[in-house]
Amino acid sequence: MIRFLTAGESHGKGLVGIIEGIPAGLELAAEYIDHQLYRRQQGYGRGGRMKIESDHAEIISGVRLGKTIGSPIGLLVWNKDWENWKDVMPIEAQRDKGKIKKVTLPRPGHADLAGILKFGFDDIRPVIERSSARETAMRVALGSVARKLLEEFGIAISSHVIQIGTIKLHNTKSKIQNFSVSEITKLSDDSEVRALDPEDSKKMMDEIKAAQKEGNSLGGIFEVVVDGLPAGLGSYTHWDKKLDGILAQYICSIPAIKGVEIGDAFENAGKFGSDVHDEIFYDEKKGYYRKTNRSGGLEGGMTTGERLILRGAMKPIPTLARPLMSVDIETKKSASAHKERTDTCSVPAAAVVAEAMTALALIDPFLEKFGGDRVEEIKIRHEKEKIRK
Ligand code: EPS
Repeated sequence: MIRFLTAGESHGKGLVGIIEGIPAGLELAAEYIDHQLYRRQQGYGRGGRMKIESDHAEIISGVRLGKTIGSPIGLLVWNKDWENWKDVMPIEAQRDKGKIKKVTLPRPGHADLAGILKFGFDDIRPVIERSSARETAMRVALGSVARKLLEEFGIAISSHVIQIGTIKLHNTKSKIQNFSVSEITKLSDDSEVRALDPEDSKKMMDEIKAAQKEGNSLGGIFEVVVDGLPAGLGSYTHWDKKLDGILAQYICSIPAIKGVEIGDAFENAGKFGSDVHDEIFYDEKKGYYRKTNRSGGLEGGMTTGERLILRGAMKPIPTLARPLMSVDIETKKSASAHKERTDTCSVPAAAVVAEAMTALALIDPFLEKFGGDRVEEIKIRHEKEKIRK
């Protein structure tokens, strides 16, 4: 029902995005999108690029008089850095072809080597440009549109960082459980590493500082939480409708994310069933409810109506100031990998990207259940569903 596409290179003119299938009548302003873009640019350990850019989304179609009109929504985010890269990333064929220096030393862990082998390039630059996490700025912009629609129906998304390098959030799960999504947003937006605890934030920042000093990089784990989801989004009826699988794909498609966990998946794997499954209760007012949420809000590939909890494991960024060994693709001789301006750690930014990807993953099953051409008619269906307990 929803389709979206991004285009754009890291140091090209800009990023382009289209999202199609958003119903008419949704209030949408560039400022709303820009706030999410701002959140993605934050985080201790980012590199010099974030000082150059102050990402802004230009809405170029699909919105009239502040509301969506049902047509595809087109967005543009210009790269300010393009000015400095015009000679390296020209669109037009150049007369002096020998002028541009080729990149020939693939970075272990990045898309470089497999990318040139795939497309047959003798220069790694095109691979670096499109595989860069810069593209996630447009995902956040498009995800903001999905997020705005979900918010109309009381669905709220947030994220926080639970590990950077060796430093783990010391807050217990039961404590986090008691924070509302807006409290999580407030606390994590206030922290330079999106950690809920100021002491942990400091330790994480120290760890990043130490890595930076050594020309190294760090990964970590973030958690995305979603409240307000009705039960029954997604489906058990077919493999590609299972929401666990859809979410895992969306989160794993974020650069450097190598693992996804739903609820306490890895911890649960080592326990008895009786200690894992969330018992079912009923209350006249609340309807069905659970006292625990070890499933992460998903059973049988469908939302249970409890909080959705998912985590993403991010590997350390592969571009290193002190590079690992590699092989020159021209000479086939051993040499240090290519160095490029980079971040030391971007787990906090990845968490914001994961919020956007979660919104984009949820919007389809949401519209499948309550769908319609305009927001008002979806509201009628959504309201009816709330009564059915
Ligand atoms: C990024 C922009 C990039 C990097 C980073 C993420 O900008 P530049 O390459 O000009 O410094 O800072 O990308 C990577 C670390 C990567 O490995 O791709 C951004 O906008 O998020």
